[in-house]
Amino acid sequence: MTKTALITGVTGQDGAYLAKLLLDKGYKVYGLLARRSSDTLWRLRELGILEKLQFVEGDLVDATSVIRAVCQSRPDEIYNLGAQSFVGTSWNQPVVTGMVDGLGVTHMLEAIRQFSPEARFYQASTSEMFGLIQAEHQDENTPFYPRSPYGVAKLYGHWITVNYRESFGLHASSGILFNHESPLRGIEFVTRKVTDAAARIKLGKQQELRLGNIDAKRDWGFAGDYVEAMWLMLQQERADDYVIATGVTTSVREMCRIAFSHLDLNYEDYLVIDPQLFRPAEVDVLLGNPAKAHDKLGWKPRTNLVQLMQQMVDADMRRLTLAKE
Ligand code: GDR
Repeated sequence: MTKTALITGVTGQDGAYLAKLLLDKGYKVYGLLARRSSDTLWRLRELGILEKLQFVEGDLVDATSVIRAVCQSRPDEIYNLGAQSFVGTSWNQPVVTGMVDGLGVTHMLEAIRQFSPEARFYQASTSEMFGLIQAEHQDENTPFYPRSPYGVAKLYGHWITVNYRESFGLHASSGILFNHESPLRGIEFVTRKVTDAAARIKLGKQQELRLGNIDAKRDWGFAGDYVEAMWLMLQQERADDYVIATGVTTSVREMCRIAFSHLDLNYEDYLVIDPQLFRPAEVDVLLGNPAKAHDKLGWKPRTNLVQLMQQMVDADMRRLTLAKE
């Protein structure tokens, strides 16, 4: 029997890759689509899946629209990927971030509890919940200490998911995903900002690379690998929480070197440190331990950072060469 999935945040990086994965598995896929003035569909076009998706109009902050989306699509599986996902913006829009990334999750869980209690639910939680370093590496038992309004809102989303699982027996799982990137990454995130800059500098379209704290370290994986883990979580008999990461951490500085050297460039020749790009509070180091996902889900990352950066730089070179600017 054909399974049906509802994805919030379907136009984002993870939403696009997950929609493709589910379509390839034969799912009927609905996306919750908020009205926006700018074009948000480019990723779905790039993956060639725009015409294969069904859309329901709605927004996570509007509980009535979330209920309507659940009732209309009657999903077997719901993936809640919709969020204000840029950490930097969360200091300028803390309330919107709290409403979408925090209360939006409750809207979704309430819709499931009341109208579709058999549906399985995936919550997009994040390594930003760990924040201030309290352990050499982070796993499902590491205490949380978020360092941004984004991290705080996501922590609420995480705990309300756990709470609805424990209170009402919902099949609700939370994936604590560390940074995950791809050629479909938004330009505001540091990896894509760097690969786009490297390509522009190579083509003579840009002169410098302007960054904030390049000593921060992140555990970066490939988004295409990470959406498989989301799906695997919802195929388990019991809902649970899982850390999804590579187990390798790299500084922003070293990530720049990898990206620029792929085009035979030295990033240091172009780097400008801009104090305005530093965050009011920083997460210095993230390093995940994905052992539980490996043991219980049979999940392992397939792409390392060098392969990932090369793939992203190549995609940006292609885009810029084709663009008529
Ligand atoms: P992050 O990703 O905040 O970890 O959250 P981001 O790529 O924005 O920042 C990573 C690190 O790079 C430092 N940095 C810069 N970051 C940006 N964006 N722009 C810069 O110019 C710059 N210079 C240095 C940052 O300070 C930070 O330390 C991502 C998001 O996808 C979240 O939604 C997700 O939950 C987590 O990953 C896991």
